Amino acid sequence: MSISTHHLVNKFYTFVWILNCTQAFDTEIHDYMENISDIKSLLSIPKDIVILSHRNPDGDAIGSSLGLYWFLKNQGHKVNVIFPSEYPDFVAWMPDADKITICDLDKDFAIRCIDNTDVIFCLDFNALDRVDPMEQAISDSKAVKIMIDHHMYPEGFADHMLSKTDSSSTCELIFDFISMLGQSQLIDGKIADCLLTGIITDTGSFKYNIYPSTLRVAASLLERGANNDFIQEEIFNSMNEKELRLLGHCLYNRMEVIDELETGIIWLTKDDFEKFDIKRGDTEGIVNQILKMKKVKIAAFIKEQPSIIKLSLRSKGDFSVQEIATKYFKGGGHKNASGGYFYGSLNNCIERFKRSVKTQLEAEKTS
Ligand SMILES: [Mn+2]
Repeated sequence: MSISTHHLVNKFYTFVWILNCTQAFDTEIHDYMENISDIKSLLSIPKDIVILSHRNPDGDAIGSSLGLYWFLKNQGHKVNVIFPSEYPDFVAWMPDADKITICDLDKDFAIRCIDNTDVIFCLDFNALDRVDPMEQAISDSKAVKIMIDHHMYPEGFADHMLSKTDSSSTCELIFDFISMLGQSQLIDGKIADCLLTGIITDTGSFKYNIYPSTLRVAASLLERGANNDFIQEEIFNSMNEKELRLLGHCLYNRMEVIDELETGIIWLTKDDFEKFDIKRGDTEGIVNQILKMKKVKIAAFIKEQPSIIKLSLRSKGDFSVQEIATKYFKGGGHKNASGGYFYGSLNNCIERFKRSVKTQLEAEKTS
């Protein structure tokens, strides 16, 4: 094969690979960064870099942010990690977690960082409303924007995208990204700990969302010194007494199981929030408890907040809670894990959820 034909075939292959991702939305899905060499040369001299992740950052948000932060910082870049809101306690052990800027607490500094930076990484989110109130500053910024994410339907605000839905986590994609740069040898134990954390939390400790690539990346991270025992302990055995008692309350007093819909619902009222002194992160993972029942395939955790009702939805198998979240609760997410919100009374929200599940189950039967 001549060099030029070979080149053409390669190009064609890349093209197919990108289009192969089945979605035909306003922005293409990119699971390979075509301009990786541009990014590599951009990062070859020290830059001022901002790493952003989404509101209510989870293990994957903070793991991917700090993993990339250490990778870039070790190469002499000046890096600021910014989250819209605070992260949960179970990730506070992560190296330099205390240096993260929380926009809700220090908006001026956050906006100033965004205004003056050369490069913005957007991790574990793909729509700018997830980083409210920094939306405008990011849109206005002249910085090079690089999005790395595994959620569906990315908006087209970034200059470069690594967007892959068949990936366990953004942490897995950060590993891919560093490998694409040809620098995986620079992943040390500290970076490996950060990245393994997000893989563990986004897969429920290797229970779901697993792809062959996930286990390969996890194995590589262990080889590079990630401390799995320590991370698992920090994440899963770090509950305080209040949280465990709250879980008891949810299971005993606030759970409804609807056998014919194979659905379980747990709700918390505004009063519960006061009585149990519930803080951000205290209700993390409660929704997953519902799925521990064999007969339940669909789970909802519904929280009554001062002016809004929030839903976390989970499912097993083919039932898409993402569809429920999008159609009925102005939300989104993944097929088996989604979230949304509702304006109105708690009762109306619960009824709307039940009706939406019923409708979708009936539609599935007839299709
Ligand atoms: Mn994630």
